[in-house]
Amino acid sequence: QAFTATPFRLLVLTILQNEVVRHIETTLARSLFNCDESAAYAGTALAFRDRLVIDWNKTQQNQTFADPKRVYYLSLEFLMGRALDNAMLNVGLKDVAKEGVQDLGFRMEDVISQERDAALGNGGLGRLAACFLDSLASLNYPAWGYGLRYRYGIFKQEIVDGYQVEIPDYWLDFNPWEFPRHDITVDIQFYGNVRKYQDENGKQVSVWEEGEIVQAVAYDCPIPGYQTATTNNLRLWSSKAASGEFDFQKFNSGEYESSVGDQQRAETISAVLYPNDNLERGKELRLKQQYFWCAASLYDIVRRFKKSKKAWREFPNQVAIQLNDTHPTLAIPELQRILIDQEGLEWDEAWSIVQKTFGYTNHTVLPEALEKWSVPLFQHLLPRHLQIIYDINMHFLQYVERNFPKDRDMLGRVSIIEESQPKMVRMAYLALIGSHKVNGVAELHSDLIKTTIFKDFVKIYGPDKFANVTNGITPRRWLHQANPRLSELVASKLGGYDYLKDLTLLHKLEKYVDDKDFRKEFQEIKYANKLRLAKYIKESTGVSVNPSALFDIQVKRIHEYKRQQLNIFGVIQRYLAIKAMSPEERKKLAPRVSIFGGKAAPGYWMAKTIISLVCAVGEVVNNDKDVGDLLKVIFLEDYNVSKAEIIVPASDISEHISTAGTEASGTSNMKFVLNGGLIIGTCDGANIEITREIGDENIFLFGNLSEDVEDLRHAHVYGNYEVNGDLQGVFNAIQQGKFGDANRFSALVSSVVEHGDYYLVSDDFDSYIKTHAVIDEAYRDQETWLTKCITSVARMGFFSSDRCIDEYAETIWNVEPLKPKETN
Ligand code: DL6
Repeated sequence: QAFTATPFRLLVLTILQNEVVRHIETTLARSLFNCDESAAYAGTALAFRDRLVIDWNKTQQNQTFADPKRVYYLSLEFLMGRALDNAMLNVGLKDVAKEGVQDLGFRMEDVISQERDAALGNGGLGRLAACFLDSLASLNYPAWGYGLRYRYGIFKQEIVDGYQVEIPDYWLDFNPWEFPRHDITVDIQFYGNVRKYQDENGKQVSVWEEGEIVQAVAYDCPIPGYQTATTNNLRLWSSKAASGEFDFQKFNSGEYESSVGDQQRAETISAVLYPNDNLERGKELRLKQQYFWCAASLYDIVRRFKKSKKAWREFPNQVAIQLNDTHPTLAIPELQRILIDQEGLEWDEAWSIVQKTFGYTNHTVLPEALEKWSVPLFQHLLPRHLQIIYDINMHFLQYVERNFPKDRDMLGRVSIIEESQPKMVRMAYLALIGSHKVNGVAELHSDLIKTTIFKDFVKIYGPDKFANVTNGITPRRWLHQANPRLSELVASKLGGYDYLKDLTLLHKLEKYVDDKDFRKEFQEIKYANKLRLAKYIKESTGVSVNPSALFDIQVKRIHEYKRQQLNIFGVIQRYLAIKAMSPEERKKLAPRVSIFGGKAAPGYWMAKTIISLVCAVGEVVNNDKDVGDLLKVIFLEDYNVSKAEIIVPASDISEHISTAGTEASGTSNMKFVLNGGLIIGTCDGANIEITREIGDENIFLFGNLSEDVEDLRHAHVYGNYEVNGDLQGVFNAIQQGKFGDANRFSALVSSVVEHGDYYLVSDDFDSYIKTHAVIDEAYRDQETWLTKCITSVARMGFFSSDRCIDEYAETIWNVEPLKPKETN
């Protein structure tokens, strides 16, 4: 309160402004006269960074003194988006800063939008990691994130003539949010061979020798918590040649290119993020990335632990390491290697420490996403780790054999080594065997892993090894930052912003569901958000859309299992239906804007074909005067976190329509509902729990259930199967060339009619179309629609990532918050 008092506020404003100006003039060496938006951004970012750094240092000092059990979140992806807005919110001076930059002649929105997204991730998995970091800090958990500092994040997507083109995203030109720690380096070994001998006490010793060394250099990023001084650390590793020098002799003798070869080879490791979502390709460089990052992170964690001089058995009481999917699984054999080869522990003691330390989160049951690495590649790149994995497997299989003597086939089924040609290391099994808990990310998914991919392991270890932690999102970014007016409206009714720390408080909004003023404002905010998106659509695509139309949005990675093809087939059906409608019928139809966005993996041809079809349909529909505002089809280029912050608050309906049993959770479903949009979805992932929380009258569910998927697939392959009338009409239109050369899209049609329709598009099409008709009808009744939206927002309290992190802390990590020093 004192803060809103003018003199104090003025003082802070002046101080902050001076800091911004000082940074512009001295750090950037720019004069205020030629200060543009990018300099204003840099100055503001640096001023806020200064403040973060103070809390960051204090937090780290506090954690070092108290030496509590810490969480280490190992993720190959952190999809952080922009940092400035978040820093301003968490430091708590956003309003003052806004005024400050206004005085300098800028609008805060423009300043914020100068920042490049930190796009070190593909989609849901990486964004979840970012939400978790925000919650860990906000809840005062002593936690570090460990990842890779890719020079190139996820590519920038351009659409050229209706096709996706990938442009490298070099994002490090100016990144004030990272601090290089040139003094924190780790030498990482690859290749070489293993020498075994007996030491003087007759103990078998293994030495991993020769090979190649690459250096890992730490880059640290402060992660501020909301309304707390706790500022955690995200440590990203960058690779460089161990010698740090190039070969001068080669250079002198004219071999310019090969003189820098070592350096370039080393730097390649952290050069680029693999752009595959839910798809593994088995490339050597990817395995190198994984080991490089796991080894550097573990070295760091072990070094920190050793400072405390505690006995090794204390390690799991001090350290909880969470594996974000199987990408960091190498950390398991690496810790075992450190303990037995370097620290001299016996196998069993070491293995017990390892198992107690790790937890593994599974994020997918899709077969193409389950990581397997060829044994010969492993042997070549990480010979000692392969031996350790074989030993882990031997101990495990002996245990299985003892306990299941009658089930001989089980050994082959659960072995870490798949007896294929070549043999493969099954990373999910290694992650599971080396962890004390395995969790799925939504209830259905956590059940499915127990009945499908890990069925045998439930028998072996019992059900208690498995848990569910339903995903969540941070309300700070996904409500307050993305939708400031809605956040303010909520705060005005709940008596402040406490709900951003305890999202369950949202339930109190339900009592305003009939409040006329509240309803009016809620509706106005949605409209303003739609206007903002309409403006962005116009700027980026040239297409004008009617902000009063129903905005129907599907933004996420493009993947057959997510079924953007079902959506675009539905749009075509709508188009054909409109064309056939009488003027009276047209009058009754609510105008629609179908909005798509998302990247396809560069090598995923079907996904790219889906994008092309969306663009081609847009081309035809948007230029069809006969259709006018009744339907528009938009593909938004280069979907990323900062664009999501504009898109999500503007939806009336969003689409979460994966084939049942394929989407582990989904998190954008949560973001859309929290922002006052309704969803159409299948009974999949977190849609099920969203339905339970908000009520089935507030969601549009359709389609087959996961328990029927197998039989339906079987029927496609072995039965007589016919595509029904409406879908056939859509295919006819495509094949007649209504959207350009039919050959371009024939694979999408034939995957349904000829190749078994693995994603069950034809089975769900009817109910999808019918459900959209129900949506049309529901949208005509704006009052009831609004009631659904408000009620849903009020019931979304469960989906905060704070709730998730508390669950992980209690049931998996066994860690406690550590209050910042001042408030101890
Ligand atoms: O758990 C985060 C996110 C889920 O919301 C998505 O449903 C799921 O598809 C995604 N999984 C992956 C798996 N990738 N790998 N490896 O990205 O995780």
